[in-house]
Amino acid sequence: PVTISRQSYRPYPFEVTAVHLDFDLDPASTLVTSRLSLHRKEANAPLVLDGEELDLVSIKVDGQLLDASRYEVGEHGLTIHGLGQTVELEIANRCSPQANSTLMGLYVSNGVFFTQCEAEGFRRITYFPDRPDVMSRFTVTLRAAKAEFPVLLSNGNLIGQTDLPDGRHEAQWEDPFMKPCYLFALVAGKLTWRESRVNTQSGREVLLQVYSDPGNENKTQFALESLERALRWDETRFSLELDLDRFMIVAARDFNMGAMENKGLNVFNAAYVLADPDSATDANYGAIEAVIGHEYFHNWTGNRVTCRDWFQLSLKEGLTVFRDQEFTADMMATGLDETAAASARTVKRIDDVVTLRAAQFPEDAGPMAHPIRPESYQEIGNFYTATVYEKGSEVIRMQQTLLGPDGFNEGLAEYFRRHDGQAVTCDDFVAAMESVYQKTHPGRDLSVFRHWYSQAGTPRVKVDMRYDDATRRCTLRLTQSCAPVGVERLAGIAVKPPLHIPFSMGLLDADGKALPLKLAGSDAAASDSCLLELTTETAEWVFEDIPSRPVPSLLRDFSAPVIVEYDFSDAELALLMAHDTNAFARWEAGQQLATRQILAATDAVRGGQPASLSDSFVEAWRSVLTATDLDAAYRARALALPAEKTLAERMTEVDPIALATARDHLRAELGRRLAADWQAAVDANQTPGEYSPDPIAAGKRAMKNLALAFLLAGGAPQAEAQVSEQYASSKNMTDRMAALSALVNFGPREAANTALADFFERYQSDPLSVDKWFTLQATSRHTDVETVNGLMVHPAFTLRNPNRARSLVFQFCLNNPYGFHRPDGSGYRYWAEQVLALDRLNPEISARLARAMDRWIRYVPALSAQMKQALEDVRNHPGLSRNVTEIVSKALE
Ligand code: B3K
Ligand code: ZN
Repeated sequence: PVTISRQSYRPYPFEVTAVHLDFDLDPASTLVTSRLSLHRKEANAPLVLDGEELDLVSIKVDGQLLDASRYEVGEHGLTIHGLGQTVELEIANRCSPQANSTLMGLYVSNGVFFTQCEAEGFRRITYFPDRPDVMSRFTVTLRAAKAEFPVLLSNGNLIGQTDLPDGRHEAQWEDPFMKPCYLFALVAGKLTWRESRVNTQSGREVLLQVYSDPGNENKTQFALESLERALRWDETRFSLELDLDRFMIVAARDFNMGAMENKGLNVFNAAYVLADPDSATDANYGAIEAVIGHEYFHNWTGNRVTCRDWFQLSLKEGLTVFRDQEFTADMMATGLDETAAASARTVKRIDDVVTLRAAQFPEDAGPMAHPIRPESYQEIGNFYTATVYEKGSEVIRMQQTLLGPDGFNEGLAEYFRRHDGQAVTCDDFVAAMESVYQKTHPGRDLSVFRHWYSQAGTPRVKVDMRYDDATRRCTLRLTQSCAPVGVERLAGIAVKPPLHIPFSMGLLDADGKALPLKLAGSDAAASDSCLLELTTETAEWVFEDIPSRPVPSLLRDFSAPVIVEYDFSDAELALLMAHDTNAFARWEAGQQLATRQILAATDAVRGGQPASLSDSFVEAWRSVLTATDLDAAYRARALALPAEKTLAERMTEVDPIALATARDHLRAELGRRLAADWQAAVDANQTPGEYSPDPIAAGKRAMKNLALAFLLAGGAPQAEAQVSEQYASSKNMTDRMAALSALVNFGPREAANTALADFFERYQSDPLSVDKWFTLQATSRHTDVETVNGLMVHPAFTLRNPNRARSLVFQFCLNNPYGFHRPDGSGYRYWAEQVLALDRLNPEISARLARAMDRWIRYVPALSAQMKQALEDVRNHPGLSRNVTEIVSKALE
């Protein structure tokens, strides 16, 4: 496999000023005619165009058929020699949408044509310089049978539509903005839509549309409203206005990822568009709004300013994730008083940090570890990662923290002033931010900060605190370190330069009261919270007038994506959990307490000892459960147990079944010992009346359903009846799913099976609900490989639909510790079979499943040996895709 490195970037020797694409759409064989206006920038260079799985029909240069001696066609593209300074090139080729199971390029889903071009899918449609720094003006003609494909969509504005004699029709689209080919899209088929017209900030009327399969018209209202909210928010928060007259979203059943930000024509996985109360959960509603926001925000951060090359992916993704996280936080806080709004924002921050720790931290410690701006790749499709996205967002957030919200907005405005219409690098972004930072922080710069872009691994910050009674001074020393990981380790990198780490903290007295912080040598007014900027390996800060030895509250609001090391006592954590004025740090203290309990219980389970939990821990949980000053959404987070994936990273040797057993035991014990309080929480958090996905109501449901699960797990006598009753009578999917999930995971088998059968009966015609049905079974502790194989032959199962494959195969391999990690290795052999089966259909999806083995080396020897064997079996399989080859060979390196 070829490794591509960031340093090898060369500008493209031609300009493609204009592109006209003409499609004769036919599922079996589509004819694509592409006319390119080329302008040479470099003497003598041949024209090298990317192309994959295409049948070349003809090439014309300035209207003349090109002689075969002037070009070569290969497996990866087309090379043309001897072209002049300015030429019109016309290429005709065919591709086969119906046969395309990769879902990259042009494909058919449920009878509708869709495209997916990012990162390198356009080359599967026609020959073209398939790289983001080649930007052109696109016009598109679509032609198809009118009865089968009545709706014909592409980027930009519709400039003409005509009926043709043979029952066919055609449409012409024109995108007024220059764009790279990865932002091209077309959609053609039988679709229904919902639309609205709104005025932008500057008073232009724009048309917003959400398209879906006929029959789903009642499930697109929330998506359309979310789009309107996103448009409004980008105007208010960042003064960014929609630049098109028309903005379209189309839901596709078969889609590799969440969604795609094609200019003016976003294509979405239907799971992030369709919702009604009966079929979508609160989490689904939240994800729909977040993804709609995300793709909409790409119109500026990604499309107007795009990436020079794919190493810069985080330029648009990290920034756009940051923007969607802020959008959600602002939407959650809308209409609430100050305290409730602050809590809503903390809840969003907690949710994002939970995701980061469960998905990105393990990635950053494993074989695929890479900087947010990778140095090399074999297959770019493998680098749409939690690191590029979620850690990338944290790196943007730190810049906002360092510049302040106003400074950050100014920096973003400067970025657009400098780079609108260009394809640029991460460094260009930091330079724009730095130009503002230097104005407000004379004599300083972001040179140390830039290392966040070139280093992999999660840094550790060790905290030492000294207190001196005599001088009433408290000294905090921070020391950072970041061990070489992934490619760094293989390249023999031993020392890594320090990072610029914004570290927010506070101090509490023994009663849990916030102490005013006065830094020695600073004339800033004392405040409860302080932002320390660590830019060297180690540094100290001295706080004055501290009356007694305080308890530190560290990394408030998770001000940097790091791991903090400080030796808290259990009593100190309990104090922070009860009193910290920073709600994030307060949550964090509880999670740390629970982590200690679960890890101790895991050791006990492994040693054949009974696992016990301390009374003080149970009391700490009770105090949050019964706290009247905390809202339901926050309490639901504070009382949830830390994720298995996060806990596993804390173990020297991962024993997944012992860990899951300990975690389940802890839940059952908390359920049993706090039964009366859980029941009170169930009663106090009912949401009668019409369903609404708003954060207050969703918070109550989250709290109530968490309490029900604890009650059932704890064996409360009334719980099963309550849960079954909720399953049967609830009018929304959140409550119905929560009840079903509790039954499946903690209830008697028979009740669970009856409810599962009922659920399928009810929802079999709704694919997104059927996905939920598969997921519940895939993750049940009673499910083993045999059960999964049984589900795979269910008529509703297919490996070809990514959502369905994810709902069963991925869920089993990634989220079923008991079934997947059976000591007989059956789970790992199943994984290998499915990776290979998927690889033949869809390498991008298969490579995602392949990553289930990333951390194999950290498991107990009996398991890791079998995991290694499964990895080797896959690696040795002939004909493996580049995608899967990269993942499994890195895992084995
Ligand atoms: N930019 C797309 C990524 C699609 C890549 C697929 N290989 C989704 C997003 O981040 O908005
Ligand atoms: Zn994105």
